[in-house]
Amino acid sequence: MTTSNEPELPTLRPRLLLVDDQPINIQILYQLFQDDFEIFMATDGQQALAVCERESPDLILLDVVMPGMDGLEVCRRLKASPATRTIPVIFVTGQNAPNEEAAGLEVGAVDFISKPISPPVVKARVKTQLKLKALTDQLRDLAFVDSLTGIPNRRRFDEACSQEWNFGRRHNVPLGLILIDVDHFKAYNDHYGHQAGDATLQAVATTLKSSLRRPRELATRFGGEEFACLLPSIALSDALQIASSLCRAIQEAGLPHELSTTASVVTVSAGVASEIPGPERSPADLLKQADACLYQAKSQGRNRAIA
Ligand code: GH3
Ligand code: MG
Ligand code: MG
Ligand code: MG
Repeated sequence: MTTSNEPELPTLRPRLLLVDDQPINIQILYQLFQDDFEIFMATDGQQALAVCERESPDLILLDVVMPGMDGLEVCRRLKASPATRTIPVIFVTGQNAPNEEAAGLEVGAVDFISKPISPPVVKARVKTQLKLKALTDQLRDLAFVDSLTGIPNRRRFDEACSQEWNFGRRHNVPLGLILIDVDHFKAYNDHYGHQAGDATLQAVATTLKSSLRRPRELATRFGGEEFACLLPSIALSDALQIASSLCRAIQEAGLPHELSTTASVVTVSAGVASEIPGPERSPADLLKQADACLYQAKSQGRNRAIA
């Protein structure tokens, strides 16, 4: 319960984009939704695409027939871009033509509403799609999280690595990668038990996550007792410094490991790579490079980072 001197937090309102070349049509929908939604408006296709990029609305009510870029083309472009692909589109059209409806669904719309609209029907359909969107978002989040450690998983790593690789290619900036492997972890499990091993992996994950703070830096569980950190726009020498500081942070966490021959606490080894993505190269090459360095870090005595 809130006390009288505590301001009530506003509940998050769904974000709705209304697109129609006729302002009067936008007006009608605006009045219908203004109380419950944060509303964005656009009167042509280009504008609609720009608003979607900028505002990431939760749902779009999209007119089909517009001069210039029509609704079908807007929808096609939204679905082609990873940034806007998951925003549900409901077409709103004056033409009661079955072909139009099929074309709309074909380009990725989730529903189709005919003008003149029936307010309760539009509201109900919007509500249904928002519920579905929330569920889909939840599922997608779950699919990208490692269930043991709570940090992003290998699937998320692969996706982010490919996105950052493409970003690096477009902007001619390096992509840094650190592969991390816990030292003598088999002995740790054998000595302390698998459950303690799990808790240690959680602690390592937490330390890595809290050590990487710059936007777009990402610490992920790569698999087993291995972690992979993505460092966008970081050159090799800086990536190596970051990797060394990660190794130190794990050691300083001071998790006892009696059987470790490197220290009496849990330590990790790290392999570091960074390059400006070139046409003949791929994220797999970056991984291979980091993995080769990790192997060297192991053979040179562990608890260290090698680039
Ligand atoms: P090195 O220093 O060369 O990396 O030696 P290591 O013992 O860490 O390497 P090895 O690959 O032989 O052992 C990795 C161990 O990690 C074996 C495996 O049981 C353990 N492991 C992998 N995933 C998990 C997990 O989810 N939980 C626990 N508790 N252990 C795991
Ligand atoms: Mg129109
Ligand atoms: Mg390993
Ligand atoms: Mg290991």
